[in-house]
Amino acid sequence: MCNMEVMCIVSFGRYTRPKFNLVLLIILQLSLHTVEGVWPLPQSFTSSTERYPLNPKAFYFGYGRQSAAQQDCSVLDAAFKRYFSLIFPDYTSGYGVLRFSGDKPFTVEIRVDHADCDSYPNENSSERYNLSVSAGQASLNAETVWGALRGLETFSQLVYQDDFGTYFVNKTEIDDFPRFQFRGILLDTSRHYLPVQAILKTLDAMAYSKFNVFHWHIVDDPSFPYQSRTFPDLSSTGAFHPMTHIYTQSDVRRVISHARLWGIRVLPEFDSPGHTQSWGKGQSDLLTPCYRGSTPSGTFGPVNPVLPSTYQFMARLFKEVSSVFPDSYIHLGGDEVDFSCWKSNPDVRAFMQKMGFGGDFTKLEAFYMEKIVNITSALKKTSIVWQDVFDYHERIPKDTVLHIWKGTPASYKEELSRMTKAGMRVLLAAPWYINHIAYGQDWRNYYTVQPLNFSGTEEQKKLVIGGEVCMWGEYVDATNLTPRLWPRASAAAERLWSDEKQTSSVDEAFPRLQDFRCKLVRRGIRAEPLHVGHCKHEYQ
Ligand code: CP6
Repeated sequence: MCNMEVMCIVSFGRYTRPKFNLVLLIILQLSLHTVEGVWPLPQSFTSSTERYPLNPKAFYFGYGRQSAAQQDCSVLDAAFKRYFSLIFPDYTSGYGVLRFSGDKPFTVEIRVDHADCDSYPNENSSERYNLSVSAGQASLNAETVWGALRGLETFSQLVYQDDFGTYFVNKTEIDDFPRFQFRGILLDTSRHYLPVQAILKTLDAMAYSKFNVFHWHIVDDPSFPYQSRTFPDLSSTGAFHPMTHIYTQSDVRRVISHARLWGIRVLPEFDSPGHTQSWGKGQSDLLTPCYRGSTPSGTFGPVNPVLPSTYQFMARLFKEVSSVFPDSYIHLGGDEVDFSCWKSNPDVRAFMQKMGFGGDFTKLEAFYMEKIVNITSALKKTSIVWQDVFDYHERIPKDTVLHIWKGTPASYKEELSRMTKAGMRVLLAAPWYINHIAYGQDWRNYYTVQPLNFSGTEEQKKLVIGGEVCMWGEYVDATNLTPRLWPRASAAAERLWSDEKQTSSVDEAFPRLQDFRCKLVRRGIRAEPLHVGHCKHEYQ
């Protein structure tokens, strides 16, 4: 039940909708100051109209006595600093006349079970937390520091200001955990170079929506900005500019360490054998020479799968990549291979003959991908591949994750069924192409996706590890990245974090997402508007 006097209790699918629009309006105005102002919506919560003023001069984060992590825990110490500024924006920026009602101290006490302060988040990291806000104190309990980060984000979204600028937080009780373990955003830094600052800012905004994986589609046909230690020519000849449009080893370390402090994994993708035109400039004999009749045409196709030197190169490259990027996953691509160049090349055709592949070039791609997957398995990494690899070749190692990017809602559901039936883990990207834009409220399409609404057993559904919002970069650089991502990506974030039944109404989500978008704007994120309206604090 929800009304003004009684506590508003919402838990697992037992959410009673108000009957009248007027009541809805009053409740929304009230509730956006409470837990319904938290995006993505927590799994289970209780909140009340009882509220406590916060004075930034008497506001403290602290470690509980029983917490495994204590002072000097890098992740949490850094988070306390960041969240203090996010919670009290005009206190830290130094402008605005503030009235603080009372000087009673308020403490947010954090307690975690594991002191995993110096580790990296991984696929098994618990992000569960429990947050209890009462007079003078909030207690935040979590299994891991990553869960504590999610709880701090939630707490920061619960704080609001009245018309006089006083900060408040309402009495609240929250038990929260993600629906899916993998909630990613893909950025493409090959079609356009994204400055490191733009990536870091995106990581900040990802944490505000509780995204936890940055899929870095770092290289592709147009440019190779990754500066490799082993093969420096790849970027010195393959980047748009060898000095200004590259990611040095120190840039990459900055991205990984910034991501870690927000509890975000960095998943690198080195897509091959297709999408590799830029690789060819710095590594001779890597790409397949295309033929016109019996002579080379001077153009090149996908990676040459018939030469042993190709696999020696890949083994060295992936050895480097697996030491630079700490995550246990590597994305190997494998999508959209154009067979016409392979078909034209007499050496490739001879190899096909020798291997007994006949005229079936999907067998050749499968042969190539199997070799690459074996290289990364030997490096103790889990491979992710685009779905094409499964479409061509069902025999791939069982721990490989398949990334679904093709199709209409009807067809990707079919794929989900087929792939999970084969016992493969899958990651869903197809419904969330955030780079595609349309007039109007297309976020509604992202919001109403039902990732588990396909025919299959409970066991099959457990194989869906999560989803990903892809920002392909053909028409995107640092000028338009942020408004194109936010708040539309946040719609997918709620689908991937929250309970499906509690978030089944897109109309109820609308005012909440508008409110969250204003929070993003207040935090300096140029998130675009969803529709007509205003924010109390407009972008400046
Ligand atoms: N780039 C790469 C892309 C796409 C893929 N791989 C892509 C193409 C069309 C759509 C979505 C994605 N731009 N390297 C496919 C995974 Cl609709």
